[in-house]
Amino acid sequence: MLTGTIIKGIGGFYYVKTESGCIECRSRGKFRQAGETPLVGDLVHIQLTAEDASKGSVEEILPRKNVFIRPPVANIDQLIITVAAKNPEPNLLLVDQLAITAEAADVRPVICVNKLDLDEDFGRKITSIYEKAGYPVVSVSARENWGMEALREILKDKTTAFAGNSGVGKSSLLNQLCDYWGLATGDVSEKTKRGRHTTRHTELFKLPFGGYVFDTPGFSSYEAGHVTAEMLSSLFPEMVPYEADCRFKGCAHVAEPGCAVKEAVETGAIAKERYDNYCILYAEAKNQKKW
Ligand SMILES: Nc1nc2c(ncn2[C@@H]2O[C@H](COP(=O)(O)OP(=O)(O)O)[C@@H](O)[C@H]2O)c(=O)[nH]1
Ligand SMILES: [Mg+2]
Ligand SMILES: [Zn+2]
Repeated sequence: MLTGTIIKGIGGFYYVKTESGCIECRSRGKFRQAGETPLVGDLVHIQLTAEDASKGSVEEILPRKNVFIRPPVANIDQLIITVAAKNPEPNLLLVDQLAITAEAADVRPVICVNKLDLDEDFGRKITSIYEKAGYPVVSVSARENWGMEALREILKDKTTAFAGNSGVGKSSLLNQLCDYWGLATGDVSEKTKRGRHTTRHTELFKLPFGGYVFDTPGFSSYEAGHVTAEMLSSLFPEMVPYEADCRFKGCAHVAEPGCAVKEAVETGAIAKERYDNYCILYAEAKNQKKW
C-alpha cells in the first residue's frame, strides 16, 4: 500500500503522486456506492496493480482538511485572492465574497494586488483596506516582476489555490514563479486553448521551492451557499473584536443603535469599503433565507 496525493483527475483516472512516482489509478467501486468521489488534493492510499506497477487503484481517502464543490478540490491551506489595481477594474465585493468563502472553509485568505505598474496609488489603497482587515497582503506586478519574493515566501511549503476574476493575472503570476510551466495567459489567442497547460481541468503543481499550487478554472465566482446572515459578521475578522461592545446582543451592525462596529467604521478603525460590502452581503443573505 502506497500513500500519495491526487494531482489530476481525468476521465475516471486519478494521477497520484507518490514517492515511487506518479501512478495512474482507477477508483474503487466502493467510493461510488458510498457517494464519495476522490478529489484533486486528496491524500489517498493506493494499491499497485500486480501486472503493472505504474498503475493502481485508490483504496482509501484520508480525512480531509476541507473540501470545495466548485471547483472540486480538497485540502487547501490558503486561497490567494487576486485583484488587479486596474484593468480589469477592481471588484472588491468579489474579493470580500472570496475571503468569506475561504474563512467559512477554514482556509487562510491572502490578498494579492497585481498590476501595480498600472496604478500604484490605487494598488496601495486596496492594500491598506485589506491590511486593516488583518489579512496578509502582497502587492506585485507580474509584468515588472515586482514583489515576487514576498509571494514566493507565502507559497512556500503550503498548498495554495489562486482565486479572482479572469484577467487579473493569476496565470501570469504563476508563470513568473515557475517559468517552465508555461500556463496560458489571457492575451494568448483562442488557438492555444487546447494547449497542454490551458486551465480546462484542475491540476496540482509542485512548486520548485516547496509546496503545491492548484491551477483551476474555478474560484472566480462566489456561492453564498451555507453562509447565513447571522454568521456573516464572524467571517469579517476585523468586526469580531467590537461585537461584544454593541448595545444589543446579536446586533446585525446594520441599523441598530449603539453599534460598536459602526462606531469603528466612523473612526476609521474598520475600512468603510469593507463595511459597505458587509451590508450588501448581509441584505443578500437575509433575502436568500426566505427561499
Ligand atoms: N500591466 C500588467 N499586465 C499584466 C500583469 N499581469 C498580467 N498582466 C496581463 O493581464 C492579462 C491577463 O493575465 P492572465 O495571467 O491571463 O490573467 P488570469 O485570467 O487571471 O489568469 C494578460 O494580458 C497579462 O499579460 C501586470 O502585472 N501588469
Ligand atoms: Mg488564467
Ligand atoms: Zn453592532
